[in-house]
Amino acid sequence: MGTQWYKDRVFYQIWPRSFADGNGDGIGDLYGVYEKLDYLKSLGIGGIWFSPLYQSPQTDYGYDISDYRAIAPEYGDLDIFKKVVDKAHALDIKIVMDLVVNHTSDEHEWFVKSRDKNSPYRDYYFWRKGKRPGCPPNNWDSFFENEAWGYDETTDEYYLHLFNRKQVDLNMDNPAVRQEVKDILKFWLDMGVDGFREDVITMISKPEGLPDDHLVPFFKGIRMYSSGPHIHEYLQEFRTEVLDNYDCFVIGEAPLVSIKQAKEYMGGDHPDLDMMFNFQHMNADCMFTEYMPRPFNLRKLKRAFTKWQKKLDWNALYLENHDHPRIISRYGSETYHDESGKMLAACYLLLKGTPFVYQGQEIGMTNIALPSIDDYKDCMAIKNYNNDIKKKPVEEVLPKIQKATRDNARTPVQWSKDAYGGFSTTQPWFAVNENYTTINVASQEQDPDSLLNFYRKLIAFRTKSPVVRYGSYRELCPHNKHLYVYEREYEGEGLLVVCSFTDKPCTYHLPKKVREGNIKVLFSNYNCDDLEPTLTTKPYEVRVYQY
Ligand code: TEU
Ligand code: CA
Repeated sequence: MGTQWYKDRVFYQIWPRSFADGNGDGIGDLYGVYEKLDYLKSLGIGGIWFSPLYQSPQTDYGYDISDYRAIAPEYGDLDIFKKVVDKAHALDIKIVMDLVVNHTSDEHEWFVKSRDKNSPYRDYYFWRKGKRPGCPPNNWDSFFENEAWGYDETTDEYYLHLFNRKQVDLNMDNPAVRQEVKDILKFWLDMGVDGFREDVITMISKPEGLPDDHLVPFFKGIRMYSSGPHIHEYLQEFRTEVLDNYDCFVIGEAPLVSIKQAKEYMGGDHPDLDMMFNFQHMNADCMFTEYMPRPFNLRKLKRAFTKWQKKLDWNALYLENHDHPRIISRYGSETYHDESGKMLAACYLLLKGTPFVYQGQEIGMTNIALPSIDDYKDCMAIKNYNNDIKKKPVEEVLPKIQKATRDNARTPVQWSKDAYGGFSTTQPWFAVNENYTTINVASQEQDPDSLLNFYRKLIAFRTKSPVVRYGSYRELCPHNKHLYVYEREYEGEGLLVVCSFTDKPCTYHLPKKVREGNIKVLFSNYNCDDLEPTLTTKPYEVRVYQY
């Protein structure tokens, strides 16, 4: 117990389908990953989180698993996976797998067998009679469909699916299901992986009787199964019986979890989870999800950052992943692409915690707007479109989807200005953003001032900096609507991070102790190293002072 190496590393998330195509069929794969490991090493990366690589019908791009012990054939096989793990380890890069056990694909053999009422697999899932003919067992909503129940004619029963109808919820109350989970964990740990990112793990314990939710008009059900009755018990069981026997760590995806709950998951000397992905800072321009947009509100972002920084000793840090639109297009500015990209990088990479960088974030990939709903792949976008189009004209519906869809983060990585962004030698499975000719890895490699090299320098700095690793956190001028300013201090050393979230000039007076200290500019996105006591910011300027 007590493994802490995850605190000294910056992680990189790979969403395999769009990372790099190594065998020329237009789909990203492990051969491509193998070739890019040296690149990740050069970026200073110390760990990779793989979004699901497992065999899957890909209805939700791997978050619908049909075999937990097989690699999807389009991504490779266990041999190449093993080679990737070995080479990564030789480069001192840890490997984290996605553990998706809230649900399986409906094509998983457990579910196929469970369709038979007499099968021992029946109780692996939530099969229930309808309330009355034609009416599902309860009124819960699904994230990706309208209702959370699928109907099976043969047995005249319904099965629970909180996500897509092809993502069937597992009954974690069944000890046999928990044993399966433990066996899966063991299988991959024995293969050499170093940890797990646990998909919607806070939702795996459903309340007994699956009662109706009469409190809220939408997202009905969540409050009942989010941190449900046995959640801590089950996570402790996984920890004690399996994880404790390995030098590994677990990070839970935790939508809608409060600080108080987070402490219950991560507190004590035998925590359920080592870190969590919380969502609050992803809501500075929306309510709950990107499909309920609001104007960007920096104070909301700052409140979220500061609350989580102050109330927890440690946690995961991120601005992008495969579920959210690109951050420059949201909190930054496509006009001030490089400037805002660098500002956003510094703004979170110098916080306390373990940072995750999502593929393409390091070169500032941006959102894409495709001409028709038929061009999109994200099942959540398609559901929202189909609902909205019944009530509103396409001119209103499509732009909302274009802005909110998870597909924004899922376009192929732009490696060079060659055809298809250098992602593949053939037409990729999904649209490449047209801006690949200007935003790509190869050209940023050549430019010492590029966003990519800014990430490199920041990552190198934070990996060896005791202030970033151990320092205190304090926010300054919390009410300022355009500037996010914080300091980190440790053993007489300090960092002051000043970030502007606007293209308008703002003035900021450096605090006295900074002005009077032995001060220097460590990072600047305008190559400014002046030490004027009063700063008038340029668009999306960031300055990091050491004092
Ligand atoms: O995401 C869970 C989750 O909270 C999302 O459904 C979220 O509501 C949505 O993406 C809007 O931001 C995890 C995975 O990260 C996601 O890719 C999967 O689709 C989902 O679980 C189901 O496995
Ligand atoms: Ca391929």
